[in-house]
Amino acid sequence: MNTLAKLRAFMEEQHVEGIFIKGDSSIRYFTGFTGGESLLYVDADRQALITDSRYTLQARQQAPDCEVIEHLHGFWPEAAKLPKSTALALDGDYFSYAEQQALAAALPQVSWKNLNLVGLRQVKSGEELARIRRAVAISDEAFEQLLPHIHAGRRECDLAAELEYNMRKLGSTKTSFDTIVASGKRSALPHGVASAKVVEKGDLVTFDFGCVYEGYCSDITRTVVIGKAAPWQKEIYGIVLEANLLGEKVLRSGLTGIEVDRTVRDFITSKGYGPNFGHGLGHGVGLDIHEKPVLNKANNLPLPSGAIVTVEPGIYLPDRGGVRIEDTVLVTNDGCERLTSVDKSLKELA
Ligand SMILES: [Mn+2]
Repeated sequence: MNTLAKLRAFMEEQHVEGIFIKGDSSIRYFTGFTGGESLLYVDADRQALITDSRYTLQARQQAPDCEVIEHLHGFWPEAAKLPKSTALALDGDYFSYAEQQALAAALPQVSWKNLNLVGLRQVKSGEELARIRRAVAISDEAFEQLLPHIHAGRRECDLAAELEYNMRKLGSTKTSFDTIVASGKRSALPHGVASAKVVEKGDLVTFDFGCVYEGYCSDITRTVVIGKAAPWQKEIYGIVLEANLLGEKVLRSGLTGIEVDRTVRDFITSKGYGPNFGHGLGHGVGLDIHEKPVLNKANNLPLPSGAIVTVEPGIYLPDRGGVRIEDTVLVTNDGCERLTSVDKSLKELA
């Protein structure tokens, strides 16, 4: 089923006769248009992309199945002309409050329904999977290239810049999020974006990064030690690695996000570090870096085969340091396929 057919089936199920969509990733998914600042309207008979003159030519080329409407003074006067029904929805996560007010004022008869469309993107097509595989391969290769250059005396931000440069040279268009290089005590910050701190001997250094290839994201985390690992560093590294492997061993379609998260969390708790693993075990990856399905304490839905998720347990010891190991995997009926290929054994870098 093509993506617009999927959307229309979902709308019918939700008793919605027309929908306004603002999320760039969703617009790309449903139309092929890769620009921004546009508004997509879809009902049973038409799909219309409202944009401005910066994007009209691009929209006509990339989304030949859409009517392209060029606005001069904002979306809303054009948007008001499109619906024939009052049973309308919007993807509310992507509308600011002011935009919701403006849309409501333009179509005063409508009682709006909020539809989250990200769930429709969970199961990847062959083409999407190929792009994600390439994005993963690029970030893997970029890290392999960086490894010999990681040593004491280098700033986190310089390592991040080099990693990003490697990914660009290998064909990615941008990073999928701000590159995390967190060394020493900073490695206890799960999202410690690279700073000017100099990497020192004895530091754990966490690299969490990814790239975008043809619109699709990759996400990987590896933690290394500078010099010989101290016993406590070896201990938490070993537990996190075992937790990561356990997650990938149990993961398969049909389990809920809660079940997979709990298996790994229980293991880390049994080792005494439950309170040091605060975040969820993983998340979906696709056009956005954080998508559905998620592996956490809240997702009680069964994971579909064909979804892409991360498996990223971590242990963070405040004022000491932390370890996280993250792979991106494809969920299948009998398990999962690891897409990330970078070795996970503890690296003690001179
Ligand atoms: Mn991640």
